[in-house]
Amino acid sequence: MLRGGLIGCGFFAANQLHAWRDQDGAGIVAICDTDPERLAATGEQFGIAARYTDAEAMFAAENLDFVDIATTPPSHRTLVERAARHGVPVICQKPLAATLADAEAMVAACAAAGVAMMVHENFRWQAPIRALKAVIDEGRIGTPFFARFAFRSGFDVYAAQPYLAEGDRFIIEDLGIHILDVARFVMGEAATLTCRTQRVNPAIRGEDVATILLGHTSGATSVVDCSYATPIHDELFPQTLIEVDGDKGRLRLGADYRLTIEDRTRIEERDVSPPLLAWAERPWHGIQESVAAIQDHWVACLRAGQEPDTSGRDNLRTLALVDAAYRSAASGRTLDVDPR
Ligand code: NAD
Ligand code: 89Y
Repeated sequence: MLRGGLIGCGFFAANQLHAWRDQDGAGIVAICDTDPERLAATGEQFGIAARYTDAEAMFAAENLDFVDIATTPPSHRTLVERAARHGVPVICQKPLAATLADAEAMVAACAAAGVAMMVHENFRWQAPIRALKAVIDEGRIGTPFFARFAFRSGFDVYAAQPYLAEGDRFIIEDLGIHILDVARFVMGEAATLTCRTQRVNPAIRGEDVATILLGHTSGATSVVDCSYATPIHDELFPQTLIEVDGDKGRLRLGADYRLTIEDRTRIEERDVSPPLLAWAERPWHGIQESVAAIQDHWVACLRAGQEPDTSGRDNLRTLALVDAAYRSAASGRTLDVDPR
């Protein structure tokens, strides 16, 4: 069994710890948090005795096969570089870093140390999104030429994650990053980007609405639109609604995980709901199941010596879109995206 350490015992880490507990090929043997109370509570909840308030002490004392970093972004670079120095393969939560330069340095540090690196970019691992992608890959709708990726919600994300209300940047960096990654996964790389942002909720600092137009290298166009300021009676959080038009048909991933596949002769509807894992709670269950899926992928890649789909290197392309989105919103211009 692969022995993992987890750093950061906060809100989201509980999902990661639940999913690791279900993993056959790996488990978390040590945890770390600078907050002793959170550390103790998490250690008790998951029955993990090896507890550290200092990551360096954990790396020094434990013989780890990998480390899973679930802290908030300001600590990511230091912790990833520390893992690389200790030769420990590393998973790091999104956003990998606040700047592209930091993210590039982190990817370079892992490459130089010869350690595997994956970003916990889990949205593309959601079962409904993979079901939609599989239909495109089967050729059912021909060549996609347009897509829309919509995440519009009024869900109170600030209750569990109060820091989201405090930063100069919010929705693109926190949530749009996932949706941009899904757009890359479904439609391929982007060559141009235009973005407008708005702050509708006066109680937060950053932008809570972003509308992004992508020109893909394939020639296709897509729209990524995100909002945490939309009052909705039947709240769909955290569902991403997706439309893809191809030259032979079209797809709709609609509310409540209904996938509609349409061509000129027929319409088919499928229920592509994510499974409800034993420890999962609605409405988070789709995200929670994607945590288990990305961990499966990590374990398989680590064993096979393969680069994960959502590797650090891959994630630089998603971060380049985040970076371009903020620059486009500030300048009002359409930007070429660095192909990396
Ligand atoms: P949180 O504030 O609830 O938890 C972070 C924990 O890390 C805290 O307990 C804090 O004490 C600890 N910590 C901070 N710096 C540390 C350090 N240097 N060493 C050890 N411990 C340290 O944050 P959260 O809401 O759980 O978010 C954590 C990360 O997860 C963020 O990057 C966030 O964007 C991400 N996240 C991802 C998803 C997803 O679906 N992928 C969902 C929610 C949050
Ligand atoms: O932090 C965010 C994430 O990664 O998924 C949803 C979220 O919890 C709030 O936007």
